[in-house]
Amino acid sequence: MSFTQTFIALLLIQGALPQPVPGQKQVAPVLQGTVRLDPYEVTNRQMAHFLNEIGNIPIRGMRLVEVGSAQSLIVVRDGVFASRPSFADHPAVEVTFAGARAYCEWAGKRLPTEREWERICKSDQGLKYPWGRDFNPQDPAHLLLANLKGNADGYDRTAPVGSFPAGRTTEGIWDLGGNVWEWTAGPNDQPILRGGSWANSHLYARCAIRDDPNDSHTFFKGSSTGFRCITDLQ
Ligand SMILES: [Ca+2]
Repeated sequence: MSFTQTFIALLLIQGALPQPVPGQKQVAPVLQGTVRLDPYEVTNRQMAHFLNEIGNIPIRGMRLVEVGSAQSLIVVRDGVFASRPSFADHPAVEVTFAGARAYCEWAGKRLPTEREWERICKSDQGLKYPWGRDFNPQDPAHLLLANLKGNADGYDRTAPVGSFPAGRTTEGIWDLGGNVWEWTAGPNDQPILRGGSWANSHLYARCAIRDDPNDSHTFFKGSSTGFRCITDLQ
């Protein structure tokens, strides 16, 4: 059995999601230098390549990517997945939690925990935003920190990953604030979104903000939700 066949079999058997262990908490400390968070959100080009390898299989009734959504930036024609024209380097959206996790595992990585995501966002300085301690909507220079709600930053919706150099973290991670929300693994592997998106104000780009997609007050929207992966170095 090939790697791809084995991988798909494991996805279907496990439902892609490790089963939560009641009462188990993620309490392991996040040690700087033991992990490496991807510098960019996963793009439509990357996600389309993954879908062409694996197929857009259903996990618990939901496809890995909702390519049938009008907001999807990936389309399928004659069984081949491809990014919409001019969106190859934009972040993938309409990705389910299972789809994000499956991509990272296929790439030999994993989804970050929300604790890891937040620590890297804040850096070792305990910053409020990925780029620093403040955001002033009246300051034109601050509009170049992240792709947030409105088009004053140059983009109505998603922007190509890596379009806002001034918003990088001290470790060189792009777009942690804004562009797309990012799937992370919360306590008991609960899906939690981090970082805000093109559809949200700067308040949601704060490192400590979390969004539970199961919450009735969620800010979750498939068209503003993507992800990035993390690699264990040890
Ligand atoms: Ca982001």
